[in-house]
Amino acid sequence: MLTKFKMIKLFRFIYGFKFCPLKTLLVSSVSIFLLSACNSGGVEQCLKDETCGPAIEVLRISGDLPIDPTDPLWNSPNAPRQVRVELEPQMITNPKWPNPSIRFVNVSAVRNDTELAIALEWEDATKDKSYGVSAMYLDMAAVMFPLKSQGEPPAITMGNDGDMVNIWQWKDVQANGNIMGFKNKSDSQRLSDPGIEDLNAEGFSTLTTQDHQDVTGKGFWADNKWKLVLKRNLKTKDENDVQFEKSSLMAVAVWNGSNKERNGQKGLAGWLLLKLA
Ligand SMILES: [Ca+2]
Ligand SMILES: [Ca+2]
Repeated sequence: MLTKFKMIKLFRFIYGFKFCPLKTLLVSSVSIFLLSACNSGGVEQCLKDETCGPAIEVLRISGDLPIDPTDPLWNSPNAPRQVRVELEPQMITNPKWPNPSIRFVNVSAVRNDTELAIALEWEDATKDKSYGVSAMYLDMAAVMFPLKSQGEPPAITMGNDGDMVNIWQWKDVQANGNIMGFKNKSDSQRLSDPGIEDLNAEGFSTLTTQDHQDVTGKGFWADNKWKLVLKRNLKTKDENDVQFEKSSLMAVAVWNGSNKERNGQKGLAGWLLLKLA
């Protein structure tokens, strides 16, 4: 039997991932349920009743948040709980991608008083870094957040006009000072993988590197598996960044370079609930 979330997910998928696709459709108990979930407040209602997707419980700790995916924090009995999230094919815009090679990603998150770190882990038998900086097909992952915390979420297709998203993207690229788009980094950011970017978008083909790069992180590949940590201050001074004053929606995407995946050719999951305590 379909769960409440699975039903919403199915309808969002069929109707292009719009959060409230059936506002005018009153023909079934499912649509009536969707109306009840959507009418009274988009993101806020979603956060309240958790109809927007699996909840990632953000574990609150008092210590530092390491970006090293091999740090004991991420691999101890006290590690934040991982949620196994299914990645869907990208069938909304061309070129569609009906068969992404990565179908599941484990997501966990931890915070302290000032910072948030998100860990992603997925099976990938190929470490594609050997393709090099100029390569078209790299191992990549990204998390995406709506800038606003009210109303209906932006389209899952990287937002829409006037409805911006903030994207934290990682690429497995070589450390190289000439890599495009990694300007304005602090010393701490230089300890990160060079393929970390803080980006904005308002729909496909609008991906823009921010002037204010606020995200750090590191990927680690071993035993046919990628582990990635992305970290940022809960609040920044950048008006184009999501601000984590409370729980937020989050989407996840993963690309496998060996499977010729790039841009919209990816596995995609969203909107999940990043639940801050
Ligand atoms: Ca790969
Ligand atoms: Ca920023």
